Amino acid sequence: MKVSVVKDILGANEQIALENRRLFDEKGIFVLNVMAAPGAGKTSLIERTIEALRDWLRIGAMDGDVASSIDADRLARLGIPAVQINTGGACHLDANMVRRGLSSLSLEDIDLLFLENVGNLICPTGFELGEHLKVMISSTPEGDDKPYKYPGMFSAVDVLLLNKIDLMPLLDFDMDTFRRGVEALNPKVAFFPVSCKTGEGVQAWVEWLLAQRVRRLQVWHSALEAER
Ligand SMILES: Nc1nc2c(ncn2[C@@H]2O[C@H](COP(=O)(O)OP(=O)(O)OP(=O)(O)O)[C@@H](O)[C@H]2O)c(=O)[nH]1
Ligand SMILES: [Mg+2]
Repeated sequence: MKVSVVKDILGANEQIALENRRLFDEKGIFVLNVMAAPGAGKTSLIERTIEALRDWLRIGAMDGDVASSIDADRLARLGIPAVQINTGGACHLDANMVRRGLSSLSLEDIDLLFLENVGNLICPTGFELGEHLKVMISSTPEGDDKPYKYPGMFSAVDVLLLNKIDLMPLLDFDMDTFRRGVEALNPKVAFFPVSCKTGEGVQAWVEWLLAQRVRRLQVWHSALEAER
């Protein structure tokens, strides 16, 4: 009985995620679901990316947290539309929360939308939001063993950033151990070591992201051509 209830919830979420995705595609909004442990640097990476791209793209953000509007306030200070979603205890965003949050954004004015998930390495992977890309941030103080302990998220993502590389000299973080763990789970994942503090590595991430958006624009263009 319990199992079928869980299946129903996930099934309903997938349905709403598909509707979100259809809306994003219709409006031409490229959407990223940013996942990581608490404090890994999700908001910091979004801030860095906004700084790099705001002259070229219209960026928006939705921030999922159990409580407070600290993250949305941080991003709004950079002059972008940002909506805070308080999950009221839930450890992840779901598609319905995103759908509700979208009503607070002017979708015609957004090219790139960040969905900052709740800080958690397990739950967010179970809930599609309608995003085009799943982004994971791991950070050096969390340790080089994280791919081995939390294989689900490392397996599920399209791109992995290793943040806080500026702290490497202070830590026992072994990059080879980390990379081996990641490669065993997700050999094709795009990988960027970065420091949101110093800015090191951020340019490579931003260039990759722009290239992904161009690929998405081509998909949308081909779909329009096929409809004609
Ligand atoms: N040394 C160092 N600190 C960083 C770096 N990136 C972020 N931080 C710091 O790490 C802390 C957490 O960063 P956030 O960007 O708020 O992390 P988050 O993942 O959004 O956190 P939650 O939303 O609370 O889960 C802040 O004090 C940042 O200043 C980095 O590259 N190096
Ligand atoms: Mg944050």
